[in-house]
Amino acid sequence: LLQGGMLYPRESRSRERKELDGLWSFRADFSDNRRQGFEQQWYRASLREVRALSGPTLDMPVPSSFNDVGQDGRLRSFVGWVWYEREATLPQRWTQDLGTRVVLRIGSAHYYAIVWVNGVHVAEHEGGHLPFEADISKLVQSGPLSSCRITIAINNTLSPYTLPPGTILYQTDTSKYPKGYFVQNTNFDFFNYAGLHRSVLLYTTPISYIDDITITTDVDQDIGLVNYQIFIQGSEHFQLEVFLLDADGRTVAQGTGGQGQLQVPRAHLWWPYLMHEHPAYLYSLEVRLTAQTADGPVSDFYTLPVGIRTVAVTESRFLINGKPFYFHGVNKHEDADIRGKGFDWPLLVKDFNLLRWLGANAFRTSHYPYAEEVMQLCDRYGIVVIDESPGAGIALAQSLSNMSLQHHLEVMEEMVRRDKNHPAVVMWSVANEPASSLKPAGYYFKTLIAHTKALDPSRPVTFVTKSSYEADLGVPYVDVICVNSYYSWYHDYGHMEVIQLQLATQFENWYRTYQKPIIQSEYGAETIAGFHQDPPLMFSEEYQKGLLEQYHLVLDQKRKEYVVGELIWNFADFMTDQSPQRAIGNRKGIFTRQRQPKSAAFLLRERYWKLANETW
Ligand code: BDP
Repeated sequence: LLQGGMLYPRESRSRERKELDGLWSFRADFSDNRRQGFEQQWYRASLREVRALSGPTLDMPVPSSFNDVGQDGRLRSFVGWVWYEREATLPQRWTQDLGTRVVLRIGSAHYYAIVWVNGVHVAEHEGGHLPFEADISKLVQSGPLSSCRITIAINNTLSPYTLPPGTILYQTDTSKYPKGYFVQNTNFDFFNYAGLHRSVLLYTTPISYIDDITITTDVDQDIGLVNYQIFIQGSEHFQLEVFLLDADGRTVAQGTGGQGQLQVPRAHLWWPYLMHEHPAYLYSLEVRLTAQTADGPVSDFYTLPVGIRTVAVTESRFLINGKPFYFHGVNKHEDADIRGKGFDWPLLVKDFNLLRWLGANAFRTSHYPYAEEVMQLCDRYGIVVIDESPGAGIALAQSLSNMSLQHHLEVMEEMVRRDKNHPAVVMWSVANEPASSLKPAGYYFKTLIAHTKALDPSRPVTFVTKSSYEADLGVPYVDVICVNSYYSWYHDYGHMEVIQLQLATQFENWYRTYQKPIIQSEYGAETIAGFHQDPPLMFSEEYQKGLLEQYHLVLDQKRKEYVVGELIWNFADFMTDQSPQRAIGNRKGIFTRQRQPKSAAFLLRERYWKLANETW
């Protein structure tokens, strides 16, 4: 199991943070073996020496994918090591006070990252969607320097053993390809953007500090129960006090010690958006640590938002606070023009405004965990989240091997550690459309789901399937069945008249076999905004609307029985690898990539508001 916590860096009386967003020096290693950076030790030499060796660097914005900001086509499709570097100036109180712990945190580096500070190796991390850290106190406190140099080498290569997986295809026919020619292939369609996708930052804590907090909540009559468990590092002798404050800042419960239960009479529950007059009620848990150290007492303060709610699954319903919840929402991607998968505040706020305009009450983080700031807004707005791991496109038997499983288990540990305290997260999804009918899939998903449940017994677990109900070896282990289907898109092109029969049969087969609630976790049609055809033809806005309407007829019958949700594919158009099926990206968005509505957005808006009014 993972050691240590990964609390979101928040400022407090005892903690500071400093974002390193902005322009970094950047170079891609275009050398034949892609290893020139290591051979010439670009992390060790001074920036000036490195430039003399490797040529000029580019200005690269962070956070952003590196692919789409330049005019060089080679960089857009680059596979291999890229190097980021910048200097950070630190306040004296960080470098002189040995009671201060200085931590470097990287929100997301896709895919494999190695980090040096002042030429010293401090961290290595696999996986592009979860944060990692290094304690760099010793390095920045050892000399007279008030600045430090941070170098991050990132490799975006995907193999059958990475998450998501991919394969490198070498072309050896020298009559067709130059020597050493290769391309990266994947079994998912979203573009494999790479770089520093989220903020890099430095933050401080005292040397004795609050390392992790785990909250679970329950409700007994009108009493809210908040169970807490707190881990401390850097001291054996300490006192802990916890205070639960309501939204007006009044203390409603308090406790002491590393674990316990707070009771909140007449608690305000955290309700999803559109399910209650006052959705998304958040308390704050203030944790105060006083530790005894050789140099005297040390205090640390950390405040965590807390929502009190319950989640449960029956044979045919998904319950939040004991009431049936129907997911009416979207699947998203972290994706936009120019910045690729780079975090962007205006985009984030625009997307949430669109979700609320639409009357969506939920989304799935297809196909990887999103930025923590996204999850925080879901907590605050009451948008329910199915939190999905980067297990997208596990298509080969190799990717179901023990080696892959081992890594997948670790990814779930990192993901649960990061997201466990978000009330908005109501279910974990461990994968999307794996080859779950291959023989090793049974053991793989049994183990993966059991491990996730052991890490977090408070939430249901699923994965998203497209296998047939008869052949799927993973579904026996899920709590909720999530099914993707593309009737009248990838089959029976243009024949919307078959959707009702095929969809009803799909639901009936799954339910008869498993008696578990079902979510239609994807459905949709490729649509080029502005293409109009009546009668509807594929790729027109009318076809997207017509296809959705056929799905809705069946969903309206089955949601009375055991279907508990519908998530459209996709919220917005997004970039993909190039292929004859994709006209500059996947166009199944109900919004364009620039977040403008297609006709289907208005159709869904009407539907979602109607559903909200019915279920409230
Ligand atoms: C589904 C995948 C999704 C794709 C979608 C599509 O889960 O990632 O983008 O198909 O083809 O199978 O549009």
